Amino acid sequence: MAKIKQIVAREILNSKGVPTIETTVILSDGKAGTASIPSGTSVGNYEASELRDGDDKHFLGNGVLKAISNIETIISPSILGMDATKQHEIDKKMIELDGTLNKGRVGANAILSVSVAVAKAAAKSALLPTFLYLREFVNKENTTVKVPTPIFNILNGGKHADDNADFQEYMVIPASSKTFSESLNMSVVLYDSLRKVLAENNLTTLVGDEGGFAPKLQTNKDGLDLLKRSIETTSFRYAFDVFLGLDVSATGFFQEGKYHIRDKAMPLSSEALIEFYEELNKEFHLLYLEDPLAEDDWNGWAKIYTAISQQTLIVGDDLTATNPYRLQMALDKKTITGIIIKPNQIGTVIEALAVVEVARQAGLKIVVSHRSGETNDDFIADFAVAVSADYVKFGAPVRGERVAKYNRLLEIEIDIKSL
Ligand code: 2PG
Ligand code: MG
Repeated sequence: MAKIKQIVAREILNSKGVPTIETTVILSDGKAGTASIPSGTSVGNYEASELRDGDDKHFLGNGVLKAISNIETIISPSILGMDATKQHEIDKKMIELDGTLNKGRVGANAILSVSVAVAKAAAKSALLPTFLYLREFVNKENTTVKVPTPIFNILNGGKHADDNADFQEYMVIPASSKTFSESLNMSVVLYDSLRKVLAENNLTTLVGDEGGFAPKLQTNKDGLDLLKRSIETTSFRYAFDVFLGLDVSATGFFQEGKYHIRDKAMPLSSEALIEFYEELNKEFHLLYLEDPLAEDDWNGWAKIYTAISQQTLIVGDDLTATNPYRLQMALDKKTITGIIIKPNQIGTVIEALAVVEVARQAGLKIVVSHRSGETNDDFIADFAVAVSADYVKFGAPVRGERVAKYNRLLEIEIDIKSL
């Protein structure tokens, strides 16, 4: 049995130049695990809370030195000596030490960095890859070890770019019959094709936070047209080999009860926005629609579920925030057929696994997702395989912090062949 011997935390930068925590947990057998924590840009109201210093002289107030000090003075003294394989006990202890509902006292960033680093260290100690080690904590009934279908965000808008579109993410989704390496190849071909289509139309090929292009669009529908055209210039068949999806992130353009999008002169009610999605669906056959309505517009969500969930996956992100209470509300109100899982929305590995389990029992599709402010940590790739996620959403197939996860999936794809 390997015990937690030492915890070392330090401040590093994420892909947006914002500080985050990198934590190393060292065990009594000499094995160690290191984790660094991502941050969202379009952060939902119901997420666990990151602790930031607020000292303007240090990284514009975004420093995480207090959170690091909490690891050293609050978390470390309580979990040193614990058996690293007891992930439930360790995570529970940290939840208790924090004592708040949103982990805002010790900091969800501090807690999650320790939680993930413990899991990685324990995996090393057990001589297992992290995805296999984590499966010990997963209900394996009706699940197989496979690499999930990737969803590639190749056109960025909303808060991930510069007021270029209202919708946040325009995504291409290979058919789930493709292997992961085939899908990754497809994403590179489509990314290249989109670059050419943009250049032909005198649109910029500069990119947004998640590596997708960020052209200035007249309408949100233009984004879908561009993606459709780029698919049509390849050998891949639209809505057969590859599908389109959107993360609308609608809370971002919801003001005073109305949705403000550049496609329409007047702000829209929920019903009118849903009609707009139905129009888009006729033309583009969207496979996937994430956060089509604002995080508190429960009536709107119930209506879109009735209107289009037979054809299109309706996915909660800000709505559910990887939170068991929000997930239960979403199920009770019949609002979603899929759920985004982001460990940093809830703050511990065990709680994220528990949300996956409830969602799966309810028949939801599981989508494990990165954040717009990422690090090179590839833990979520292992996590996604461990929970047999249906999809992963790790951004465009470019930029170090995005391809770190895709490259890890390539490695896992080979590993699982010999299981
Ligand atoms: C989302 C995420 C990741 P952010 O809304 O799904 O793409 O964005 O990390 O900015 O919340
Ligand atoms: Mg989202």
